[in-house]
Amino acid sequence: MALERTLTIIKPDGVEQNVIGDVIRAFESQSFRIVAMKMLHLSKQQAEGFYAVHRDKKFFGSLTDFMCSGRIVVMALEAENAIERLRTLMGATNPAEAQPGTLRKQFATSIERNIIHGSDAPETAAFEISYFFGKMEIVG
Ligand code: IDP
Ligand code: MG
Repeated sequence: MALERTLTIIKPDGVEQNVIGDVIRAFESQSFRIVAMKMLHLSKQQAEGFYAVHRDKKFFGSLTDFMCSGRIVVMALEAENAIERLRTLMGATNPAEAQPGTLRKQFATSIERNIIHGSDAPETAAFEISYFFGKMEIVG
């Protein structure tokens, strides 16, 4: 197993529900190391840039409206096998299909408003971390 970094976002619905602490508690209890963190309120253009890979999907307009509808917390996490482990902790995209104990099962309210983002592969993690954080903001 390799030491990996992954990008996570507590989406506007998570910040609105006051579960920032619950999410960070879950990261800490599973020994993810937070190596960068900030709060942002994205513009529509910034949300579209982040989710550019989904630009042809029918939910792209709604997703990017949602992502710029309120404050978000963005973090880079470091751990062994971090990308897959974070995806497991998040649960399925659709909370109706998420396993008990996952963050989406606990807090998500719909397939769109599913409280958290996590990178899905090493290449996307590298792009997503560099989208939000400069070198000096990552405390390795
Ligand atoms: P992921 O966040 O589990 O990786 P993706 O397929 O990458 O899921 O989709 C990105 C985000 O787009 C999801 O987290 C969710 O907020 C939204 N989304 C995905 N599928 C749908 C859909 O069918 N309808 C509405 N929103 C969706
Ligand atoms: Mg994804």
